[in-house]
Amino acid sequence: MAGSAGLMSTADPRQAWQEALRAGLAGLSQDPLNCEVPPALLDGEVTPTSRFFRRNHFAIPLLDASTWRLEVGGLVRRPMILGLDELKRFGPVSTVAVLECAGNGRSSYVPAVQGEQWGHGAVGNASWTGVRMADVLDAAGVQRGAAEVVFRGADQGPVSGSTETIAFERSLSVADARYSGALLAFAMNDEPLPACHGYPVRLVVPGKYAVASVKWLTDITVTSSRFDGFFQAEHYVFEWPRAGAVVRQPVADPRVRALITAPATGDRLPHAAFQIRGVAWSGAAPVTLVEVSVAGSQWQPATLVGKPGPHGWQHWELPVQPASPGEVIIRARATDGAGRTQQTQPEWNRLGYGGNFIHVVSVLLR
Ligand SMILES: Nc1nc2c(c(=O)[nH]1)N[C@H]1C(S)=C(S)[C@@H](COP(=O)(O)O)O[C@H]1N2
Ligand SMILES: [Mo]
Repeated sequence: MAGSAGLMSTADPRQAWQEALRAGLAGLSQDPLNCEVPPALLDGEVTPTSRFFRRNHFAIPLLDASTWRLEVGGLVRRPMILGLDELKRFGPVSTVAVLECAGNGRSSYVPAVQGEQWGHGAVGNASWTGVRMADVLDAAGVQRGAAEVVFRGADQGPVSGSTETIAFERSLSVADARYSGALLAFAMNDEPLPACHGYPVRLVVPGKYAVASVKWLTDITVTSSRFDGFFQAEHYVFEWPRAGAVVRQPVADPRVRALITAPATGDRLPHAAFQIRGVAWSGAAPVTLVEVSVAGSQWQPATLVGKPGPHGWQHWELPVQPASPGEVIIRARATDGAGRTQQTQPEWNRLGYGGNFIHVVSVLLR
């Protein structure tokens, strides 16, 4: 089964890299393109597309929207092949949702783990416009015995431990595909998706680590079996060494986490009152508490600002009056409605996922 990606050409890696660096992103690797955002650039409402982190396993496909097709098949009563205009007829909806890479924070694990060495910035909060995955499944008519829905992207290449070329594929349970609020998105912040974020159509799965949100989507296949592709069963799996055995569990919902967006490490501020601001999110439940510690003081609750939608992140702020000048260390941690909070040391795991380390910023007051 293969939906049509048209003739596959790929983006010029140097150009895509330079564009990201010009926007202020920090580059991790040029080819494939991986870059993250310094948290200070996340200060504000929704994350501008130019500052949205980029995480790619392969070269970025350049697809032609006029020849692009989405094939919906497998265990469905009415298989479909949809062009972009046909897809849009399902009726667009918009939702603001956080996407965070499961590897965000990886560089803080001790001992070090292999993989992209993300700091804190493999995350963004954008407005996504697309059609509901649930509506497409209803139109296709999911048959009895269906268990999972497999999503395939147009990108492909070799992966570690194999010489084969594989496509980027991920699955969701039928229930998650239907009820998570998943969208087949064609716009990001009210503009068509840029190539690096999945043009012309990507999946966006709110409340799951961003690996679920397959870019350059070409195929949706309903299956009765459990999907065990590389990006499902070999990577994006926690492997915790516990009591002499290895406990494995696929990554799922983003762990609760706060970022300080202002001030930024290295800022020099007058020795006077100032505002600390930031964002916080969790895949499990809304953020209910953000606490800040300044210069080693006790944790103080910040004010939660505004009320985000169900999948957007929560802004917060706290005015502080620092006691003495000099270097001041600021920490922030979040807690969600499921009672989860940030640990000083998230549990080490072989591939370095779920690293919701507490964000620390250091400023100079004079
Ligand atoms: N087709 C495809 N989809 C993909 C990926 C990819 O490499 N190929 N990377 C995934 C991962 S691991 C992440 S974190 C997000 C990154 O999305 P972004 O680059 O739009 O920020 O896309 C996901 N979807
Ligand atoms: Mo990711």
